[in-house]
Amino acid sequence: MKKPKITVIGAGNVGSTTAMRLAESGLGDVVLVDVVEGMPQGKALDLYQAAPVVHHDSILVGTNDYGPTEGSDIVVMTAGLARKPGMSRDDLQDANAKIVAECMSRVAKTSRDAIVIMVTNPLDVMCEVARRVTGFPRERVIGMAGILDTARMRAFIAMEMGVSTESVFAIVLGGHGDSMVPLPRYTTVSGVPLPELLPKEKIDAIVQRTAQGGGEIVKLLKTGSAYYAPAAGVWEMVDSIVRDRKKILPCSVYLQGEFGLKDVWVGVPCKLGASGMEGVFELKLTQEELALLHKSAADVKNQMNKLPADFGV
Ligand code: TXD
Repeated sequence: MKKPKITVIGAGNVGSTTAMRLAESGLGDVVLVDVVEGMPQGKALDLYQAAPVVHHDSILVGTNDYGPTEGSDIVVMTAGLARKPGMSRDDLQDANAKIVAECMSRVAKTSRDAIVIMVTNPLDVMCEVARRVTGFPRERVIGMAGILDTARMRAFIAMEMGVSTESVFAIVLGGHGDSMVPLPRYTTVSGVPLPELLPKEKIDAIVQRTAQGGGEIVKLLKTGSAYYAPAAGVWEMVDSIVRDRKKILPCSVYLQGEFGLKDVWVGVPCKLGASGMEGVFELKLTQEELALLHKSAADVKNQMNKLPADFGV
């Protein structure tokens, strides 16, 4: 049977780490694309040379053009500028919209049936650029951010309680920005809701640290943003799609009435399988939680409205 072909656009920190995780776990062959001459070729070769030692049979190829990406099953879009200290994700919008539009116009021509996983920031708005430029249905354009945000929350809870991260389950909804909506009520440690385990001040501190989790890393790194955990988030989405696992994962989805929201991208739990985004999992929210989700969606919509009518590609 044919191995899945996975293209990763952008061979920077997130792209190359993602390529490594995908190849080493044997999810498919990987094509790494970047505009910098020689760089994706060098990184792909370097990654492939680890195969005899870490034992995988994935083929890795680096390229500056889209020929080798033709007919990809999955395209992971990571190309674009990353935040520096003091910048918000929205500060990247104009520059990254141009990059995303250019790359997605190439994808639309070379990989018409691909499932696109968006990573470039500001995430939810870049999903809209990809949707408009490719014309792909919402089932095949999905944003990665919620897995990262929930993973951060799970890590902070595990650190606080001294338990395995595996025993902690969390849900974070909303846009991938400061207005994201962590849901402590649906967050559990071995099935027990968080409010029964930690005092409110501790939970509030964890929620706050989660919402600012990306900024914390940017401040520490000084020259860029997080990439190990983001790459792990992409890996989990690809794994659920390639193996048709139908995991319920928090992803940015183009909502069509779910949660009372329409024509806007926000993070919600959805089912990922062989067809891509196979359905939104509409969990019950309190009035207060729903209001926070709507506020977060309004922030995304506001940024979406600043996109040009035409991307010139
Ligand atoms: O949760 C999330 N969605 C995110 C998003 C988590 C972490 C990072 N997030 C965003 O991903 C971040 O804000 C950036 O917008 C992207 C990529 O972050 P990364 O840390 O990988 O940035 P790098 O290391 O600067 O890599 C970007 C690469 C770099 O090699 C450029 O040469 C390349 O993108 N690039 C391009 N490649 C192909 N085609 C074009 N046009 C292009 N332009 C730049």
